[in-house]
Amino acid sequence: MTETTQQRGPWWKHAVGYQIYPRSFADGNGDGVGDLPGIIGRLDHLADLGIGFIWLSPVYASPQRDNGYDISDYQAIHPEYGTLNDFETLVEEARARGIGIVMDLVVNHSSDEHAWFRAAAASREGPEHEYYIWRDGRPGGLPPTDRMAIFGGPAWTYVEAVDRWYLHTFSPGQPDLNWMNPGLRAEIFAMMNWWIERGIAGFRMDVIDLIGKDVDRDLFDEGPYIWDHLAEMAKATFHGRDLVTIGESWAVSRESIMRYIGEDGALDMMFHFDHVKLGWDTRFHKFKLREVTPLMLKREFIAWQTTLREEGWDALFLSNHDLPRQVSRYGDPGAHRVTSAKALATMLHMMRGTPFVYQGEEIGMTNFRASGIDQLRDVEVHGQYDQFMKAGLSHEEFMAGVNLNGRDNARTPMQWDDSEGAGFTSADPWLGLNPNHTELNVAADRRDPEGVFEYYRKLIALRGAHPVIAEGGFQAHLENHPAIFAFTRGHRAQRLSVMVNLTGEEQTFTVPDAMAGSGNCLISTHAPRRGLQGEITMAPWEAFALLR
Ligand code: TEU
Ligand code: CA
Repeated sequence: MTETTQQRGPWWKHAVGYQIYPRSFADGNGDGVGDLPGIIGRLDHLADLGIGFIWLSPVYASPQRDNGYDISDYQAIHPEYGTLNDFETLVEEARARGIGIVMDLVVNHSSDEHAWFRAAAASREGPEHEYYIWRDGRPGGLPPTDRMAIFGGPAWTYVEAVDRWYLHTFSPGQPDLNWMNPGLRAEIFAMMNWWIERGIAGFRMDVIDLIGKDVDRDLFDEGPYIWDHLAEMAKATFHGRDLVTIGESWAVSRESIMRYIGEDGALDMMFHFDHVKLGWDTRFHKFKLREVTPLMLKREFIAWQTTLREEGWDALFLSNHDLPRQVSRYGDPGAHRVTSAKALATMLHMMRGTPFVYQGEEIGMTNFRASGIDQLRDVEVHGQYDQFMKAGLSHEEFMAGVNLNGRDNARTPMQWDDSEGAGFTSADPWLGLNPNHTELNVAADRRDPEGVFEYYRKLIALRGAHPVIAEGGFQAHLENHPAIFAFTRGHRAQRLSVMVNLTGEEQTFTVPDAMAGSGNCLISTHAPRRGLQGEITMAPWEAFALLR
């Protein structure tokens, strides 16, 4: 969207993405729920930031049991969010600011309130029955298999009218679609083309590897049919069009990534989660965490950057609507909140790939502290609570896990100003505001020339100004250093040296030869450095990038 004549390759290699979680971004009509007019009213904030496209979390018609990741009509806008007309205005107004709209494609499952599912659950006879995955139960009223749903309970629910069980990988309100059915595939592709005709810039594809599953062989993650389904989808829809496609997969690995995004792959980049899953427990996974050291984190990034340094392309992120706030998870939400937010941003935006900013990250928003699950709305938390209690986790442990790693941390409303509704709403917000909005908000941060927003704005502008940031390779240095993440990016005669102190302690170390020399400091959290030589000391959470 920001193409100039000097830039090489597709526009999305030079753009930064910004994720909007519509329910929590901006409420235009004062009912406590974010909406499309609210987003339109805040587009200038995003244009100032310099982003190239918005990834819009689902805005389709939905009973909202998983905040829109449960779709009841793929070709309608959720009434609380506005109308198709509002959507078209959003596309136009965004385009006028050089910003594209990337839609969230949620096609592993629909809502149980989708007309297809209503028909499918009413009778075995109609074509819609085959759009979902039905199996007979086992004797004794048992479900077809012992598989558990990601949001708690069995992954199968019985429907009397058809005397069969349907599969739902997530909640019972999210029945899995049957991708083995050609009729279903044709419906999905037609729907995608309908959105493409509305001028969108691409798709973010929710849990896309799951559409390749083979249920009877119990192959779910990155199932055997994924490659055929993606190839067919590309051909029928986005292939040959100037769109960006970003897959989301909790299963993609460094071994499999090129099958999605390589020469014969269908997609442009993948959200992958090795760095996110670091420290997760095998039994209570995200709600019981082991410590993640800076060394663990940087090793994961180095491994992926090295895999993708020549042919591949990375989707770079630390935060999204399913994850805790990055300053709380990897930085220091207390004394070093602002500096650690900048350090993490420097690390992310200077690596090779397309960086994504999650709403609120650009002002360093932090986690929310809940005392009980009644303050939370997430289907995952409510679905898993009883199960985890039964399995032996205490209430206190569960709440500690949720406050550290739960999804509502990132879903509290956007903090625009210090007013009662944080500038998000004039009503009661659908999910409680973080009380720190009185100090931590867009208005206050943007007034501060040393604020987080101004730093992000600079970082994003650098990508447009220096080809090495988008086009350069990647080489790690000081690989075993426990605190300093150091790497160089090289492009033609240009060399970019990036150093980030991922801790709240001062670090003294010797600059590796490959990074030594004088340079032009493009950005830094502290006083700009003119060169790197011999022994240096980096301040807590100091970060900088030097161009030679
Ligand atoms: O997330 C994929 C997903 O698997 C996560 O829900 C993840 O498993 C969970 O956070 C780990 O505890 C996508 C969407 O991003 C998420 O919001 C949806 O709830 C989910 O798919 C179902 O559509
Ligand atoms: Ca509203």
